[in-house]
Amino acid sequence: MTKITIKKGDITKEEVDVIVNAANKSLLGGGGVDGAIHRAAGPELLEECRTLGGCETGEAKITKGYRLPAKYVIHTVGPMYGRGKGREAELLANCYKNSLLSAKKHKVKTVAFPAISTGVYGYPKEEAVKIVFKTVKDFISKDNSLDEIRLVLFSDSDLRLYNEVFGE
Ligand code: AR6
Repeated sequence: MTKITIKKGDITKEEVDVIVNAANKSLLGGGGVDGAIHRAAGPELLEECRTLGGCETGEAKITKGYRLPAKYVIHTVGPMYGRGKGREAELLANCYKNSLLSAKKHKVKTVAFPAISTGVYGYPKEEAVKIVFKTVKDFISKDNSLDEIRLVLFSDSDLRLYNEVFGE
């Protein structure tokens, strides 16, 4: 059975097989968690990202983790809230689903996620966490290849919200 862990922290410090990055379509870096991941991984990460040709919203692409404790980074692109033609929920669910499928394909055991789209991309946190809950639960009900899915929140209020929705 896959364990779900909810914690507060800086995802760049997580000792897991894969961390997920909330990237943009260029995959060439940015602010927020994306900037933090690139800074912690070092310039080789950007070099590898340049070879990927970008990424569509809801899709996911994998790279090595370089100087991160994590062996890999899965880069996914969340929807910009209000710019998804009403498909935001589906696109955000796709980010989690496709990242989990990529993790499974690479035979890893532990994956950490940030709260995709809830920063610069403006996705309301209360709506986003419900999508995370449903998508992650659906995945682990059908697939037990992962040992742990870790949801890493950056603030006390986000941590509280996740704990409420997932049940403590
Ligand atoms: N560890 C964990 N979570 C973090 C960290 C960290 N080190 N830093 C920020 N967060 P955002 P988005 C949280 O804006 O909304 C970038 O410029 C943050 O508090 O990073 O998907 C990309 O290049 C928030 O809860 O991502 C794109 O252009 C969450 O991570 C754009 O931002 C996501 O916030 C993507 O926007």
